[in-house]
Amino acid sequence: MSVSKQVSLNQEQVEILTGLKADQKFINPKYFYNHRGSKLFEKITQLDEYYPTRTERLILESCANDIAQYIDKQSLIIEPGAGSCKKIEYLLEAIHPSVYVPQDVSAEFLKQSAERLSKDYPWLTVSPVVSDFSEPINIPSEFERHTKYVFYPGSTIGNFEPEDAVTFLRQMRQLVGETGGIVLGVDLHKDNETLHAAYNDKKGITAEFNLNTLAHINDILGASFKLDEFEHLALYNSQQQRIEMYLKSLKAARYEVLGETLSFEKGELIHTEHSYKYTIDGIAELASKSGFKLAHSWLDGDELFSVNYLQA
Ligand code: AVJ
Repeated sequence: MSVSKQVSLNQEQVEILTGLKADQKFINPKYFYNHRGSKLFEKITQLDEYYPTRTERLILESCANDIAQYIDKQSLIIEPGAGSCKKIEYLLEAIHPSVYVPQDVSAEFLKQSAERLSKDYPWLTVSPVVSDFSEPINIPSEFERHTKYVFYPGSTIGNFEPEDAVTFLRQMRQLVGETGGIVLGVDLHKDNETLHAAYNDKKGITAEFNLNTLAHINDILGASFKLDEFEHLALYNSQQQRIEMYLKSLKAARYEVLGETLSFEKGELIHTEHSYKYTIDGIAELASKSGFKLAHSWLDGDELFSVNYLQA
């Protein structure tokens, strides 16, 4: 007797399996961020080689008053993927918005962060929105009269392919209307050495972060990919102005996963991330393609990172 079992797959499982069956295998970078992955990213932001986080903080702190010049008095600030709501704090005193709307998928974390902010800034109305990244953010109608702004720090925009970045920014343009704008943190194109070091740190935290994706998808798929049979690979493609991250299979291997056979050749790469870097001209182009104009860019002295104001 032969028994065949119907396995019904959830959306995440289908998404991951599709990527692992493609000619160029890939895993969406969102799968970096399980609990351990978020902790590892936190560690990355504190590495000597990883300049973006501390440089952006420096710019936000020293330019907060200049940025505030672009923001109306009765303002509402929306932050997509706000998470810990830490970065907005660099701007709150200077901008003094009426309402802050942090959005995130993780309800519990967001609630905690929002409560902390409400307590520390009693004059601020904090109105968290729990939603998936792909759903539009709804602003409660009671805030209609406020000028709307988006805060999108961290060069998270760099994870989008440039055309998808434009699609995202167009949605933000819809959200803020004719009078608002977006404060956008963008990592800058630079020499290969600095970028290579930032994604190949000596302590190997970025490697752990990349490899942790396999542990995460093992949990989701009930699979048993062996982390020590893969290697972290990150390189700067200066032509395309992007960091490319991969997991390299060190052996030929076959895995049976949820009724599918997945095979890896020795040396085969799984693509895990693009992190695009922009020039100021490139940021101006992103802005104009999405219905904004680049009003101002603030840079650190070494021109490593930028905080930009895009005006509708
Ligand atoms: C969170 C997308 C901004 O691209 O630098 C850090 C993620 N990947 N090290 C980045 C990341 C490897 C990070 N972003």
